[in-house]
Amino acid sequence: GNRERTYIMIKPDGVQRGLIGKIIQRFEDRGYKLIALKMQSATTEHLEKHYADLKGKPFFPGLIKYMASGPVVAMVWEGLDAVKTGRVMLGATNPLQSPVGSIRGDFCLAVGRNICHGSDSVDSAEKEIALWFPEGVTQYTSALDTWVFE
Ligand code: DAT
Ligand code: MG
Repeated sequence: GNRERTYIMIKPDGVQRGLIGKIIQRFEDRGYKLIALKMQSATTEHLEKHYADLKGKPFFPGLIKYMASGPVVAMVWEGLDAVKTGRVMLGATNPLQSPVGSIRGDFCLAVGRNICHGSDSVDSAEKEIALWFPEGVTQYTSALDTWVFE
């Protein structure tokens, strides 16, 4: 695996349900490094950019309304195979098809309330990181680095 960056977001239902700490814990426990973090109430315009690929889907208006219904936690995590493994840690889009042990498989049920987002490719990760963190991400050496990476 390559060292990659992925954009992970806790959606408004994840925030309201008190799952911020648990979700962050899983990425920390796995060995990923947190390089950007903020809580933000996103505007409709911003969310429509984030989900531009889904414009035209029947669920799009409901998705935007849900995502704008409260603050989200926006994060960038870095480490080996972060994009693909981040998606595995999240589970399937439909929580009912998510394995137990994944975030969605452990904490939610409905596709329209699936508590978290993760980039689906390195390319979309780059775009999403630029959209949510135009100010850039942090740069630091983790004290764990040589114990987590060869
Ligand atoms: P993912 O979030 O797993 O990347 P996606 O990008 O295809 O999935 O869709 C974005 C979000 O839109 C998804 O997390 C939940 C919502 N969504 C997707 N398909 C849906 C559907 N069939 N009905 C309702 N909401 C849906
Ligand atoms: Mg997606």
